[in-house]
Amino acid sequence: MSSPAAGAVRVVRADKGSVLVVPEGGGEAVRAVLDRDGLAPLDDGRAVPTVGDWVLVDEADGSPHVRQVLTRSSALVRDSAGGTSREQVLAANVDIVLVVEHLDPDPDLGRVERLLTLAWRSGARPVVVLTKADLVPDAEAMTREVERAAIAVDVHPVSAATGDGLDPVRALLAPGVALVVVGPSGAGKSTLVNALAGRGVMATGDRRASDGRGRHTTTHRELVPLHGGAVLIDTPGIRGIGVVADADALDTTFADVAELVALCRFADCHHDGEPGCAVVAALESGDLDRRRYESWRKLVREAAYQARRADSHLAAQERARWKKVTQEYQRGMRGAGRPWR
Ligand SMILES: Nc1nc2c(ncn2[C@@H]2O[C@H](COP(=O)(O)OP(=O)(O)OP(=O)(O)O)[C@@H](O)[C@H]2O)c(=O)[nH]1
Ligand SMILES: [Mg+2]
Ligand SMILES: [Zn+2]
Repeated sequence: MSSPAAGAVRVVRADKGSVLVVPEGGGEAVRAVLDRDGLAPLDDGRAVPTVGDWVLVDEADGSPHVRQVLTRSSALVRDSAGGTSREQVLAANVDIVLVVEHLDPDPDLGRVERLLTLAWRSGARPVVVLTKADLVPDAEAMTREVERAAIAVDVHPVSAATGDGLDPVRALLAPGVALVVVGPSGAGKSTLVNALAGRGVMATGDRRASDGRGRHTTTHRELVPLHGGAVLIDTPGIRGIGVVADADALDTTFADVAELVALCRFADCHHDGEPGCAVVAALESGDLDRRRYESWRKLVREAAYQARRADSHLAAQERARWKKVTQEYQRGMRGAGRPWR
């Protein structure tokens, strides 16, 4: 995706209170300050600029300041328990989300489904990359198993160690395309970024010396411009990622389950033993995998919880707004010297 406006620059790294930006087509990175709580206007409302954002910058008091975050064509959003906004935009304006999962140890299919949902929700296209193919005897069979959990998504087994399987991933790197890698710590995201960049841009972790658990080699998100004109965003490993899911994203990730749900006799079927439930029937016949069913249930519950939480957040905002309006009205009446009651 090329720049959406003349003079826009791209955020390659976001820090507290400032961002690092580069002009389209490359050039020297410049640090630009964020005013007022680290927020900048985004059409309506305000936004914390994130990696991948296009922003307008101008000089004030001799230093560059972010003036505007341009409307995002896509946004990879995670649910973050802390903070005020509850949602964190991991990357903006990406075209492809590379869901990176290792083949050794065994891939976690539930995690792949979770990250695919995150990706579908973002508006970008997901592609699964299975790393460390050199460490397992039958990468092809494992790939087929992951493919069953990744409906309509390309799945590529690769080895950064031997270079095997990288060509189909390289083929995604068209000029102007932005990709982001997501996946657990130690999956080989930075190693993949380096392999695709053809140089050691990101530090990678060697975990052989320790058990490596909970160690994150990459600690910040960073946009890496590649020679061919594509850009690649590396991210730190995400543990227990909360997805910001919606029904559409879930129905896309779990298209097979959604098809069954449509066949249930009752429109409000809970798939909990009601008569005529196509989901339970598929479970019993073995057409639907119990693991996949549980994974789907879990994400549906999470999405419902988020929707309720967002609703109550909106309701609280609305109450606060009316309180303010009422107070202003009362103040105005008093100012006019009339009784306000
Ligand atoms: N054998 C083999 N090792 C790999 C491959 N890809 C990555 N590794 C190794 O896996 C370890 C972790 O790789 P990283 O690229 O640092 O993993 P990461 O996903 O960036 O991890 P975080 O930055 O913590 O999120 C390193 O020791 C890599 O050398 C691969 O294809 N084959
Ligand atoms: Mg890394
Ligand atoms: Zn049902």
